[in-house]
Amino acid sequence: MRPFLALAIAAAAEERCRFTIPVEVDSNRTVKYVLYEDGQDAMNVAVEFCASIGAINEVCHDAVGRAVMRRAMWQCDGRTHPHAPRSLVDHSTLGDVDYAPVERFTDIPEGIRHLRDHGYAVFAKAASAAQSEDIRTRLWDFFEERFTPLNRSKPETWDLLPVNEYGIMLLYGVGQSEAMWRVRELRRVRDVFAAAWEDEDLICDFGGVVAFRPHKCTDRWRTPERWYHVDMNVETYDGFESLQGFLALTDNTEASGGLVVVPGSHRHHADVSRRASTWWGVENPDHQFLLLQPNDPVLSGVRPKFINCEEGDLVLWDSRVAHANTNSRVVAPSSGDAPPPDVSWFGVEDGSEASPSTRRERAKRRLSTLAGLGQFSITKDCVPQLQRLVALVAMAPRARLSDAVFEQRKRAFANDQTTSHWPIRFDADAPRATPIRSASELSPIRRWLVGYRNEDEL
Ligand SMILES: O=C(O)CCC(=O)C(=O)O
Repeated sequence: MRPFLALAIAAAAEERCRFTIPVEVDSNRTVKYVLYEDGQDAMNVAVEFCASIGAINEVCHDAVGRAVMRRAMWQCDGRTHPHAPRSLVDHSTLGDVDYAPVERFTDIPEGIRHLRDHGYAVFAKAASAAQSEDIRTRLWDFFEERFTPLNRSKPETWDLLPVNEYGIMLLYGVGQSEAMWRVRELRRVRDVFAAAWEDEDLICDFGGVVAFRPHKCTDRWRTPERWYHVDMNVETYDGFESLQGFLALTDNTEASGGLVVVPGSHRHHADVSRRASTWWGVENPDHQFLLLQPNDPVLSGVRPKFINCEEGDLVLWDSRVAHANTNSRVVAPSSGDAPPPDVSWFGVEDGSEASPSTRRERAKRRLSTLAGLGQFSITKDCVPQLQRLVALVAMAPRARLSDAVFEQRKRAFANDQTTSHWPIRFDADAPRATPIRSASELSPIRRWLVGYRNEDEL
């Protein structure tokens, strides 16, 4: 082939929309990647993939085929291709965010007062530099082992890090990784939660991480912004019932992106929760994740606050507070002009006409798991450093744990399960078919945090 022709074909290939979707293919949580390229038939891709893992059946074809179609719809459709993720980055829809520094409390009671008044607080230095470095290293150990050939020094492999669209990972056994257990053991983390609950007898969540890959290396690693939500449904819980948090493993700044909260919105939770349920047609009162309608009144009037914090800080927020995360406000020089924001999926343009099920369908498209595109290039000067990394952590009084949930928690460590932020509920991923550990391997403090109070319960 003549050289210029080869170049032309390479350039055309570069423009094609390609992506990978991670799939756990067995009960040992082995991850394989479905590879899709624009123009392929999603069902054929699914059939081939299922054959390659020995699952020649309708269930596999249907699940993989639908995941590919969903992802292709938003990743590769004509309107947003080839920079679909960028089109979701629109700060005007996030509101006029206040980026001024946030108070970082060293005094725990003062911080708790702030938490009660404003719905969030930052507690300085819950981990030392050495502790956060240790946790970061162990997280990378976990990522590299789980997602081979992912390599911490080679950002060209970072598409294999299967965080979801918002940068969140709540699967793959991360919640039982050594790194996450080290976060829960930190003395100051436990002290802050104890002060917040006015109860020292605590249990922990088995949550995961939020990781933002450097958007300067490629636009496709930008995460979207406008997903204000609350993590508690007033039909099941009312009042101060749930606390969420993270330990920052990198500084969270305007350049890295981070958490945004609507201060004081926890006081309006009952109304916000009901409005969100109606908007989305949520019928299950036990559904705890509620995305706010785009023009919810709670989003006007108060300036949303970006939570600046330093590596090692512990950030807590009340699950009733409207919050989201946002990517870097700094646009990489190589990005050029972003295409106009795509606001229609949320139902802004036709919000009044869209039915709850249409809204849900659109939102699901955006919520489908993203691993990245795998086949695209990244910039040559890409620095192998995560833009943002935080370890999610939550604790609640042991007294609120039911026997039924405790029974499930007892098996979560052995079964390698990750949960939501709720220690008193068991919102978890599927267990492994065969346990890979035994609860007897847990240290005394970890046993305590699971909920064991007597040795004979093991
Ligand atoms: O990335 C974050 O800081 C927040 C994630 C979030 O919104 C959540 O866990 O509910």
